[in-house]
Amino acid sequence: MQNWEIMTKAFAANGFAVARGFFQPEEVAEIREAFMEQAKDGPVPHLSDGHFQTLEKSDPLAFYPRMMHPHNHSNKIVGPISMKYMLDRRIKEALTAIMGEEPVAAQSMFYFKPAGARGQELHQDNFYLRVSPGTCYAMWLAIDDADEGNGGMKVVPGSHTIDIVCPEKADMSISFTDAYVPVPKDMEAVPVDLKAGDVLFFNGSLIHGSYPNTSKDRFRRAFICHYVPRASAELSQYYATLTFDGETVSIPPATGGGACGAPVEEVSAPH
Ligand SMILES: O=C(O)CCC(=O)C(=O)O
Repeated sequence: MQNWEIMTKAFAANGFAVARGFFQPEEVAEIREAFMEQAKDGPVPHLSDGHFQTLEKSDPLAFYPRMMHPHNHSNKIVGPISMKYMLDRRIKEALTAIMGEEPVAAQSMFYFKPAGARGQELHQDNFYLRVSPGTCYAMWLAIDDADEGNGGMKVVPGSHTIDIVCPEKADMSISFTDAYVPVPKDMEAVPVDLKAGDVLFFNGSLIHGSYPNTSKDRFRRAFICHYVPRASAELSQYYATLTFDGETVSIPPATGGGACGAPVEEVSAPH
């Protein structure tokens, strides 16, 4: 049983909170085994992120690109499992406490991050999801123990209180995405070590990311979902939302050029 009061206070102060042992080992194994089976022959058309197609074969991410929106693939092994966990009642309960309003699901993803894989430089999720007013929320479920040795998550506590920062160019030798949001003055990026089954919840304006998996042989797999308030006035057109009962909810598409004035197509692709 989680203590939502403590978690909600930590979340409000820092922009993130960790729920230890949120999912049981057998639940984590169910997710891990489904995704490993799905990925056994390499990238899956329309499910694996197509941006990775151009990678050299020697790049560990060429065989193990992240999978995007697996919950939409009801005819594949990962589809029903992703839908089940994305819409899990325990997540709804936690997010409702954190957000103080009804959450709806907008995205699911699975990151394999095998040994040697690059990370994803520091960024803010709401740069992409463009929820307004307010922000989006992430549920990051550790499928393996995740720490600095295998490219675990880093967060910048308190950075959820700042506006969306226009990204700079990332060093693509350490990051598979090209956007980088520098750590604001007087703040620092800190590691969040997680055990398999722990969940990191974080605010869509929190600066966060990860660095390469420098281990010899450890995966750093994660099942990641994004949620938005049901009452949001706007959301990027690239995301479709579902209630926790699986009912489609329509949120008007975000308008204008985005926080940084970039063309919508460039900033809103699922990240
Ligand atoms: O898992 C990672 O390495 C980064 C994930 C992330 O930053 C995100 O889902 O927004």
